[in-house]
Amino acid sequence: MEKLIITAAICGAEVLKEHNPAVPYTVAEIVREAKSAYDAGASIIHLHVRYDDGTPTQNKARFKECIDAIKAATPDIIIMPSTGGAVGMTNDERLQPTELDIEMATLDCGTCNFGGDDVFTNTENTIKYFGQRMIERGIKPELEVFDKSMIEMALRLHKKGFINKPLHFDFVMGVNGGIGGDLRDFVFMRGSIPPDATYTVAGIGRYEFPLAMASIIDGGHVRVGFEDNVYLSKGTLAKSNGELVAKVVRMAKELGREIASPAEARQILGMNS
Ligand code: KMH
Ligand code: ZN
Repeated sequence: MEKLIITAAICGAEVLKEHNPAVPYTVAEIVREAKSAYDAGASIIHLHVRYDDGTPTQNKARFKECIDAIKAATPDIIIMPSTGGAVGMTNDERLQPTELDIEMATLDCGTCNFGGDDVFTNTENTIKYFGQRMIERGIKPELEVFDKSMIEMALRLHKKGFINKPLHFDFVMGVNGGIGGDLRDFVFMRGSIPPDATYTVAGIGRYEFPLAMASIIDGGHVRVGFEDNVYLSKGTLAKSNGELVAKVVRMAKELGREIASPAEARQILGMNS
């Protein structure tokens, strides 16, 4: 089986220090969390950034500051900025990190309710616009799918030339407004992508580790991090993103799955050509 790529979603746009005091806001805190995840075995950092007061931003200069600082601490890691940003941001606001020299970025493949009353809007034209930008800039998209319909959207836009192969999906499962995070949901999603596509799984909240286990067994990849879950186990807050990554590494070792380095992750995802 292929080595396991672990992505650390270290920051997110919604989670706050009130949920876990280790959630990073400042550049120094973001670097600390990226380094803890890398040291534990993560090869990709999914990056959102904040202003020092915790406000989420897609500001290009703030992204550059964070990316440069992460690269100084962990030179070979893959940094995958968000183009989802936070609910309510405009398309061009969200796309700012794609103006930087980046290898990967998220590409959200549909509209859904996003907890409570929020709607995370990604119309077909938005997805085409983002996909086209990533093709022009040579950025590999990670296709964020919050429901099965979004897989179909991604495949349709691939056929129309807005998303290039090799396709790499992220099943984000358990968002209030998206697909659930039970095993049958995972089997449904996993069975809905083409055989030559790769995937990772981001289980939200209590779904994080059960879905990580399912993906490790199935040959998929895993995303963990404060963006998705702040607990190491029921009632125990994780002290760092590194603790969450280390738990996945332990699970993988028990199941005989080796961990991919950043160079190996680039190869698995077809980013070397
Ligand atoms: N913050 C969410 C509304 C992404 O990074 O591309 C969107 C999100 C997805 O986190
Ligand atoms: Zn994100």
